[in-house]
Amino acid sequence: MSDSSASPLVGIVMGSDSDWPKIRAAGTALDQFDVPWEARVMSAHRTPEAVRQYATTAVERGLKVIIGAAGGAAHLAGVVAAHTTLPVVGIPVPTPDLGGLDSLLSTVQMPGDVPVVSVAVGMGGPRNAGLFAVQILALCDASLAERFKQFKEDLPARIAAKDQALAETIRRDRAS
Ligand code: RP5
Repeated sequence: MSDSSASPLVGIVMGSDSDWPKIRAAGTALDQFDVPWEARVMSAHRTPEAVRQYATTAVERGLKVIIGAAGGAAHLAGVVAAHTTLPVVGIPVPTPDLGGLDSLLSTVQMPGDVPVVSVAVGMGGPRNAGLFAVQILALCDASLAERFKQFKEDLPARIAAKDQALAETIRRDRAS
C-alpha cells in the first residue's frame, strides 16, 4: 500500500463515481509499486470548469501522470490532455448500451497534437493504466525501474504456477 500522506504523483480522474468499481485496479497497480496517487470525480461535460482547473494546476501540484477514465461520450481524458503538458492515459469505461466501444472511440480518436494513450476497455485495461503510469515514473526513478524489472521477470513463474494448478484441477476433475 502506498503512503496515503505522500504527495500524489498520479492523478486518477473519472467521469462518475459509478466508474470507480470498474477502474479501481488502476489504483491497486499503483499501490503495488508504492506510487502515491489521488482519485477525483469530475466530468468533461457536467463539471468542465473543475476539469480545467484540475488539469491546469496538475504540474504545480507535483503530478507526473494523469489517468482519465470515462464511459459513453468519454471526452474526459482528451479534455484533461488539452489543458496539461503531462502524459495522459485514458481508460475507456465499459457501458451497458454500447459495450464500451463508444468509450473507446471517444477516448482514443484524438486529433493530432493532443496525445492520449488508451488502454483496453475492461479486461486488464485499468490495471495496465496503472502499470503504464509506473513505467513512465520509472524512467526517472532507478529503484522503481528495478522493481518493475523484477515484476516482469517474475511473470513467467506466476504463469507457470497457474499452468500447473490448472493441470492439477483437470486431473482431479477427471478422477472424480
Ligand atoms: C460518464 O457517464 C461517466 O464516466 C460514466 O461512465 C457515465 C455514466 O455516469 P453516471 O450517469 O453513472 O454518473 O460521464
